Amino acid sequence: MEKLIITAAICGAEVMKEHNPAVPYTIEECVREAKSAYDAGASIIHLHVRWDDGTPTQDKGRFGEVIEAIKKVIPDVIIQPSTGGAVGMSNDERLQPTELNPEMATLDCGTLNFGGDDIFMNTENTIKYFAEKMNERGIKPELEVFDKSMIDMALRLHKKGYIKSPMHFDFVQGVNGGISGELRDFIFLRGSIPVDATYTVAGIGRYEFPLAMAAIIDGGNVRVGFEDNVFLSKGVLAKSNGELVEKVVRMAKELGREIANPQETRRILGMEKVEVLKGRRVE
Ligand code: KMH
Ligand code: ZN
Repeated sequence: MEKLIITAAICGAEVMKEHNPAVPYTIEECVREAKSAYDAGASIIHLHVRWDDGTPTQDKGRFGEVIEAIKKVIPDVIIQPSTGGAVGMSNDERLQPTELNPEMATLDCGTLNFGGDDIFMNTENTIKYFAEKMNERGIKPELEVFDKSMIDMALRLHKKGYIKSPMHFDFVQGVNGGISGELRDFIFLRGSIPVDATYTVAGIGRYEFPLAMAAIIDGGNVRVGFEDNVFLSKGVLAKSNGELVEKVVRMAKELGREIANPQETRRILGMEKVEVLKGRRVE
């Protein structure tokens, strides 16, 4: 079995300091949280950014500053900016961080209700447009699927050449409006992707650690972090993203699964060729 890739979704666009005071808004707070996650074993940082007052933004300048500050402290970590941003943002607003040529970025594969009255819009043409932009820049997409139908969409766009092999999925389970975080639904999703594809699972709220356990056993990968869940255990707030990652590392250790470093992660996800093309290979 391959080593376990841990992604830390340190910030998100919806979770606020009212939910957990350690949620990062400022550049310094983002660096602190990214480093805590990396030190604990995360090799990918899934990144949203905020203005200092906590307002989510996809501003290219703000992303650039945050990424530069993180890379100064942990140069080999893989940064995966969000192109989902926050509900209601325009496509071009959401795409801004891709202009910084990150190694990876998210590609959201369908539209869904997002709690209350919100709709997270990703029409087929939007997905194609985002995929083309990422292909032009050699950015590895992480295919965000909030429901089974979004895997089907990704597979259709793969057939049409918009999404390249090997595909890498993120099963986001437990969003109000998406697929549940129940184990039967995880099994359904993981059985629906191509054999040469990789996946990570992001369980929302109380689903975070049970689904992490399932993925560790199954040979998949895990995403944790404040974007998805702010609790270390029932009623106990996590002090940092690093604490959430540490818990996954403990679980993996118990089950005999080693943790991948960033370079191993690049190999497992088939990103080394991309690195060579972009002249960024460090070896
Ligand atoms: N904030 C959500 C509306 C992504 O990062 O690509 C979308 C999201 C997905 O978080
Ligand atoms: Zn996100």
